[in-house]
Amino acid sequence: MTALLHSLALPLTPAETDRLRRHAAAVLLGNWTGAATVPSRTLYPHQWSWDSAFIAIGLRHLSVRRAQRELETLLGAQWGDGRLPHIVFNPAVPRDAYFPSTDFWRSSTAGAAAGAPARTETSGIVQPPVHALAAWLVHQADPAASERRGFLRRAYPRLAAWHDYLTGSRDLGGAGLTANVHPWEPGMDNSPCWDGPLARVEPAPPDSFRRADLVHGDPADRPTDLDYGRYVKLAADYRDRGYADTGHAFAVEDPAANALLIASEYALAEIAAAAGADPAPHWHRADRLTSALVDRLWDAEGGIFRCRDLISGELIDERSVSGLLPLIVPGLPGRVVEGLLATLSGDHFRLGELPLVASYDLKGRSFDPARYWRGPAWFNTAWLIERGLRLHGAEDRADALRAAVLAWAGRSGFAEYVDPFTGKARGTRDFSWTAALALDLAAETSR
Ligand code: 9WN
Repeated sequence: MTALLHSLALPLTPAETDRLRRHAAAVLLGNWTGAATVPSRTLYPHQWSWDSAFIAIGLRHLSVRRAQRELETLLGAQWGDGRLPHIVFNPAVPRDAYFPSTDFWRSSTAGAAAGAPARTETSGIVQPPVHALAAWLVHQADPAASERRGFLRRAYPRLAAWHDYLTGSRDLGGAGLTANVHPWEPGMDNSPCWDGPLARVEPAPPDSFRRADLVHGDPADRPTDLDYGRYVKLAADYRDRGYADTGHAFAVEDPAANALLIASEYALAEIAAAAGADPAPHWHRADRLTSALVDRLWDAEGGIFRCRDLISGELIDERSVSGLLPLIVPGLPGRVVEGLLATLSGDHFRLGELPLVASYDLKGRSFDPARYWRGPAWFNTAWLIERGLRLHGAEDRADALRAAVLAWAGRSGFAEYVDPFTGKARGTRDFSWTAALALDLAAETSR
């Protein structure tokens, strides 16, 4: 009981909130490279796609101009087919600082037919589309300044092309949802949801690549070598097909990626209207995606959205935090919202009893409190759930989760993730989206 009480967070005092804000700002300034923010100076020394969207949401409280720049740098690396790459490489960083690097992805040559930029090196896969939501929130932080710089007018066509790619070439299931073709794409790389679909993939031989993540990360927190071999094989095959979206050996529909697409599609409608374009197609697409999400992925009995394996055609029998994130979707049927709220507070996730929200079923067969995305709690998923709780009127639970994010972000030294039972810091520290999202919730608290 004492341990449990210790793990619950009391709201910060105004002085503590101020201190947290200053620390969070220092982390973001320290991770700024001049054009974008690295997730971590050590473990992730380039620009990552969904990280930048979360980072921009926090940066807007420090500098709207810098938040715009963060997103514009990423949008500047967009491919001709509309995809936003999951990594934009910084040429000033040594090649061996991160694996897989530019010599592996070879985007400017291998991706030429798909329209990869000629002068910027990127990866060839994607991450969840948080960008239009981020752009809209950045705009709202100072609409007059945004208007003066033409921020939305420049961002709109690129964001629209991005969503067209996700709902066009990436509608691999044919039912309207976007599919992910690599475990790095849904952003929850090491989730037990991918164990089944990955088991079919013949791993690349261990001596054919050299991991850089173990230099800075604890092996107990990181994926196994066998899983890494499979990640490498899938990415190399995609590259060798010129990044064409056919013949994928791994293809899944992920509830969080689709929920973020829907939230961003609604934001895109607002952006379209502000930029003088027609918002209606975006409202319609958001509505269609919402119906497809519920029809294809909702498990009424489990009270959670499941991932779908498009190769077997089956729903994946695992409960992941990904299945709770559709709470951010505004148009969900009431019975679905009730089911999600019950699951969040039930035995599998224990919202309100534990520090944040575990990334995976606390009772699941593959649960591990240390290894990333197999149990630890993350700050971006907590931020999204906080937003979803508020959207659906669960204000008390949202307030408590907001207080918990602020408390644990500071206590953990802005950790990448924390132990779901104790809140102990895991992964890297001074992690940018932890700082950014704490800053965002701190700003909301003082408003
Ligand atoms: C691979 C940067 C990224 C996050 C992902 C997180 C982790 C990379 C890795 O770090 O993935 O993209 O090397 O493990 O899983 O969500 O965007 O912070």
